[in-house]
Amino acid sequence: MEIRKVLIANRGEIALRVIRACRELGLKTVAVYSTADAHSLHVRFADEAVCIGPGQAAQSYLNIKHIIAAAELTGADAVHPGYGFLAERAEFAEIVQKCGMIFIGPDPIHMQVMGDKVRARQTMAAAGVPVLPGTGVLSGAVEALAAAERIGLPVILKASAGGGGRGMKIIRDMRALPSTLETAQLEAFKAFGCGDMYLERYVQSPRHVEVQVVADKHGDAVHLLERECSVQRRHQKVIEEAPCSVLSDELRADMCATAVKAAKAIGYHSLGTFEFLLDGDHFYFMEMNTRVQVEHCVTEMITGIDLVQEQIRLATGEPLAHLNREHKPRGHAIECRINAEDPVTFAPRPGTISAVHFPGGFGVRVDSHVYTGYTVSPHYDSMVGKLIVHAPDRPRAIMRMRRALGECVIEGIPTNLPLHRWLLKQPAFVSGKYDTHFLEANLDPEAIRAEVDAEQA
Ligand code: MV4
Repeated sequence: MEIRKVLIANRGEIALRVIRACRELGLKTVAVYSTADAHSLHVRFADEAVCIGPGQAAQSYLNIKHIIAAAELTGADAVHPGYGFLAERAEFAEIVQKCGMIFIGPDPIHMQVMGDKVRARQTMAAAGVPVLPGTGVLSGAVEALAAAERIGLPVILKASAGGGGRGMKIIRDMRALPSTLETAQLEAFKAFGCGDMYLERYVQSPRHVEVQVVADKHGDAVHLLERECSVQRRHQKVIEEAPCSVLSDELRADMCATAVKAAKAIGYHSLGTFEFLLDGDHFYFMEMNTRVQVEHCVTEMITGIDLVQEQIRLATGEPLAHLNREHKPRGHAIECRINAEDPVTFAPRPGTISAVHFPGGFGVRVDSHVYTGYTVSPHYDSMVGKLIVHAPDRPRAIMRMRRALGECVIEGIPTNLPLHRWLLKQPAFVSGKYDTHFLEANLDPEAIRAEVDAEQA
C-alpha cells in the first residue's frame, strides 16, 4: 500500500506537525478547515486546503461527510486524524477505509475495545497486564456493596464510556455508595448515552506514567519508553516529561515489557499509549490511547524517532524492522503546554495575539500554530503551542526550560506562561517527587500573580 497524498482531519499545532512529517516523507498534503480557521497556518502550509464548514466543531472538524467529501475531491489516499475530534472514533476510521483510503491509526476494533473501559480492563487482564481489583459492569447497588466490601474502601466508581477522568466518583463511605451509583449512572447516561458503571480499588496518590508503543501490521511491537504526566489539573495535563524520574531500571523494564506484551496480545498496530497508575513500585493499567498524543514530542526528543513519520510508515504496512529493540533514554525532555487562559483561574481567554516571540537555542523546540495577529478562537481548545526542551539530564532540562520560558513572549491575551515559570521553581517539581495531586494541592494564586507582575515589568 502506498500513500501519495494525506488529508489531515484536524487543525492547530497537530495539523502542522503532521504536515511537517508528510513533507519530509515526500507526501502531498490536504488541509481541511472551518471558516474560523481560514487564516490558519495549516491551511497555508498544506499543498491544498478545503473548507468543511463553520467554526462550531460539530459542523466542521467533526463532520465526517464533509471531511470524506474533501478527501474524495482532492484525491487523498490516506487520512491522518491527529488527536481529539475524530481521532478515536472507530466509525470514522471504518468509513475512511470503506472509501478505499488508508486510516493513519489502528484498526477500528482496537479503538472500540479501548473506548469501552470495562472491555479494555478485561482485555488487558486477560493479556496478563496488572489491573486494580475491580468489577465488570455493575448490575446495581447490591452488587456494588458486595464488591466494595470485598475490595475495601476507598473505591472509585467509573463510567465504562468515560475515560480521561470523566464520570468518576470516589467512595469513602459504604452508606454513600447506593445513591452515588444511581447519580453516576444517570450522569453517565446523559453525558455518554451509556450509564454502565464499574468499581475499582481507589489509589490515593498515584503518579500517571504512560508507555509509548509502536506496532506494525505484522505482529511486531516495540516500546519507546515512558512519559511522566502527573502535573495536571482537572485531568488536563500541564507539563509532561520523559523519562519518569522515579522509575528504577527494573520497574521501567517491567512496565515497558508489559506494554509491548499487551500490544502484541491484542494484535494492535500503529502508535499506542498504555496509561498506568504508579503506586509505589506497583503499576496498574488505566486506559489505552489509540492516537498520537499531545505529549508525543518528549518521547521523540529522548529517542530521536519521529513518531508521526513512523505512524505514517506503519499505516502503509511497513515492518518495524528498522527500529531498535531496546531504547535507553537519551537525556531528558520536558514539555510545557502553553494555553490562552487566565494563569490563576485557568479560565480560557481567547483573543488576538498582538505580539509573539518564541524561544530558540540549543535543545529547544516549539510546536505552535500561532503568529503575531493570530486570533485564538473560542470554538476550540485553548492550547496555543508546546514548548519542549531536551538536555543531557533532568536538572539541566529544568534549567533549560526556565531559560526558554524567560525568552517566551505572548502579548495581547493572557497565557499560562506565568504558571509554568512558577511551576519550574517548585521544590516538589524540582525534586521529581510529585504525584497527580501536586499541582492542585500546591496552587498558590499570590505567587502566580507575582509571576504575572514580573512578566509585565
Ligand atoms: C484512578 C485513580 C485512582 N484509583 N483509578 C483519572 C483519569 C483516568 N485515566 C483514570 N484516573 C484515575 N483513575 C483508581 N482505581 C486516580 C485517577 C486520577 C488520575 C489519574 C491520572 C492522572 C491524573 C489523575 C487525577 C485524578 C485522578
